[in-house]
Amino acid sequence: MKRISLTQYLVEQQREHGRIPSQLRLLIEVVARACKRIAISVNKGALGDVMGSADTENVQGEVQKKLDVISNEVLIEANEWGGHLAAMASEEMDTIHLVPNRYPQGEYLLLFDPLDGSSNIDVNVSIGTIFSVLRKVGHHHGVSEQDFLQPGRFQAAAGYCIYGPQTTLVLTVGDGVAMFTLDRETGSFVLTEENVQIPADTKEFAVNMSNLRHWAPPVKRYIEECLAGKDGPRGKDFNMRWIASMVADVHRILCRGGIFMYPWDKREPEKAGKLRLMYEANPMAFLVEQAGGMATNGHDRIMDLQPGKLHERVSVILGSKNEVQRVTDYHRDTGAEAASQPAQAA
Ligand code: P6P
Repeated sequence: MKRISLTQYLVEQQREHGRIPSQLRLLIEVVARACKRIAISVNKGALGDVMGSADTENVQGEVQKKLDVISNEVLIEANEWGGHLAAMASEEMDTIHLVPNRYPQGEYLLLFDPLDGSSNIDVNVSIGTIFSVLRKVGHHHGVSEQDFLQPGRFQAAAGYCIYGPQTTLVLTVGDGVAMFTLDRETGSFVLTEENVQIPADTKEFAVNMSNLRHWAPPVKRYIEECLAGKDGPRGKDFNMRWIASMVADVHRILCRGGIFMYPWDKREPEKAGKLRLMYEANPMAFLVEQAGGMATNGHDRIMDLQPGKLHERVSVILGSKNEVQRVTDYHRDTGAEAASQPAQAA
């Protein structure tokens, strides 16, 4: 594989495959440049005034870290002027952010979690920026939140940048998954993997085990079978990883397989899950499917879900196809059992 820059990769994809219109190429390059800026702040750590809490809350009611706010501002400022965007949406902002009238408007909508896994910032564990690109549909003037509420299968592009031992940008435009490692000497993202493939089977699961007692039966069944090991129904031993940083857990799965679950649980039964559909689950689902994996909410393909709200949450089960299919089948079997139960006496 030729070690080419992100720019050359995008130009070749545009020239040979016609998959990346120039506005989308500009958008991806601007996001990549913003991620380089974020990496500089993240890597400063305690040497810069970037650690700890910002003493503010986001729309989710979560206390923001200073780097959450910094990363959000970097992405907003980098993308406002280019003319490629109509508007942006972020985990850190209540409402959508329109491109100021002084700049030209484009056809794309950019959504992002500017710094996912921020609970890991202060303890030097990998974190990342997740982004999703949609097209503004229709020829109406102006943009509203409604324009963003499209199922994930309509994404034009998706990716993340992981700030770990390496700073790596992982990208799909619907033609497979490519990985670009930041060369700090030249300041360029360099192609280091393409046509990424997730093995269909795995022996590694990623879930926060402390929530076991709160899970629905199908999830409990799946994990208990994994824990039973080679003497149990799965006939093989499993390993567990949980970094509590979705970008890092998904990156591992793209690199060597595995299943990641943040399922619905009964702690807050009115919530579909913890993770957000529009700027966490959908972009990760696009990447995972493009790498031959699978992503469901236990019942349906994540990328087929019709969003009702910008910040809505979803149950996430993604990774090695055969494992995700098994968990999804367990949900269906439970549903079938439930359906066959006589209606509870009134
Ligand atoms: P828990 C990080 O805050 C995050 O949104 C994901 O990156 C991660 O997978 C999950 O939450 C971790 O949640 O409940 O295990 O701390």
